[in-house]
Amino acid sequence: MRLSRYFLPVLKETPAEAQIVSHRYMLRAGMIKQASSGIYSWLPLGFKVLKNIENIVHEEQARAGHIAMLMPTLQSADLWRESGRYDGYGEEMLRMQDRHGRDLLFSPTAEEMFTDVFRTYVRSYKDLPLTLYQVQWKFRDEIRPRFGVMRGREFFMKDGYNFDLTKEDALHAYNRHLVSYLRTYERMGLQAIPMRAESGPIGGDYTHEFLVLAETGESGVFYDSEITDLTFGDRAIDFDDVAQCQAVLEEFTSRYARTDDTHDQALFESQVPEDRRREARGIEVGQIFYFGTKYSESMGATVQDQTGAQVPVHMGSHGIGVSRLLGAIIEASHDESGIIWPEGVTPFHCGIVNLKQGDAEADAACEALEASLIALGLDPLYDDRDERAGGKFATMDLIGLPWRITVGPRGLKNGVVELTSRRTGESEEMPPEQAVARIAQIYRRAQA
Ligand code: P5A
Repeated sequence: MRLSRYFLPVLKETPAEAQIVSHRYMLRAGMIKQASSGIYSWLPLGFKVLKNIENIVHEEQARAGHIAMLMPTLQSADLWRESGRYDGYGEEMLRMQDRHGRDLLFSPTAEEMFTDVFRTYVRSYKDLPLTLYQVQWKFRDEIRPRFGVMRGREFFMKDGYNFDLTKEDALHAYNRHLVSYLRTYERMGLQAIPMRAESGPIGGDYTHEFLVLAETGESGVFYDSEITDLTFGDRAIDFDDVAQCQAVLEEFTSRYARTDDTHDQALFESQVPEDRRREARGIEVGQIFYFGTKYSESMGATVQDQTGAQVPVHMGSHGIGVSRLLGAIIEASHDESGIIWPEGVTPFHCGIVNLKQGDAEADAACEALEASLIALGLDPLYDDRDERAGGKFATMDLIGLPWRITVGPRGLKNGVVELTSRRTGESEEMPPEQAVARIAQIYRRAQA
């Protein structure tokens, strides 16, 4: 993409309404525009990152054997009356009527809708286990929407629902989700720690939230510092292997880690030596639940078991805050000049900065670099505007592309360009072909 033809409405001023760094940078980098309180338009740069995050979620869901589909955002109140949540959900649910006076709502989550699809089509235990999911817009009329996409009213969520014959099978589905979420967040460059939490309006008493540690997080958290040494890495997992998934769950959840809703100070002190006790803040980027037969019983979602009896299925639901993740990633990865995207989610793989636009040799070298990167399947952003170098560097730093290739007449005389890491600020001179090869290699590694 040529920057001169792109739509990147970068702001020079720091917007006064933005209280935290991720919100400030998302506005300044032209990623989002507030449409109304807690509702955002996704401008091209923000949309690209949102899609990258969504793609990682889909890839990891597929790896775990879960099946994607799509539900409507507007749902009939009658379905929600069956589970009792139409009256129970409270003011966060946005309700409306159509021209015939029928009650509708904008889905804040979709347990009822998925349970309804399940009960319509599935009859036998032989069709289980089954996990269906979607990535879809949700609406919650939050009393205090704030921090941009962190606590929106309209937000993008991955929500998955498992249907199993027994509690034991459903707990395996729970563990499978925990394992696949660990991988998902790590691919986005995040450490998200599973912590014991409250279940709230979703229900059930078995749930973990995934928290990214950050001073600006809305949740208070208490944990054993040893937990921050754990990484999932690229270990091979067989998602059908019950013992293997259970072992990962135990590895990642046996140490004390709780949000303030479930924190127990006496237990904390008895389980964790004083020098390892941490009290901090975190951003909730996901939550998994096992709630048994809560929805299947009230909505009649049963299957025939091996003995021919009709039994309600055991269920859980599992969510990832896809749009919130942009904020969480920026909170975890930025400096005073702007965002630093992890390679896994970056909107462009690298920037190309032409120090002397209009100089025939520099222009040709930039165009050749751009073409070779594209030929390798990469997506560069070439700043071809007739601007001062300082301004171009400031834009690249703000929008946070992990790598920048700088091209100028002086370097070209010696046959070199400069490759700079956004994260370390370190630069290295090398021939253009070598810079292209290095970038290709970095992303091959990031995708492996
Ligand atoms: C699990 C999926 C559920 O709704 N039902 C379907 C379950 N869980 S949850 O914890 O309430 O939400 C899942 C994740 O969505 C994100 N989230 C939000 N993101 C932005 N703005 C909001 N107002 C908001 N509310 C929830 C969180 O990351 C949460 O973990």
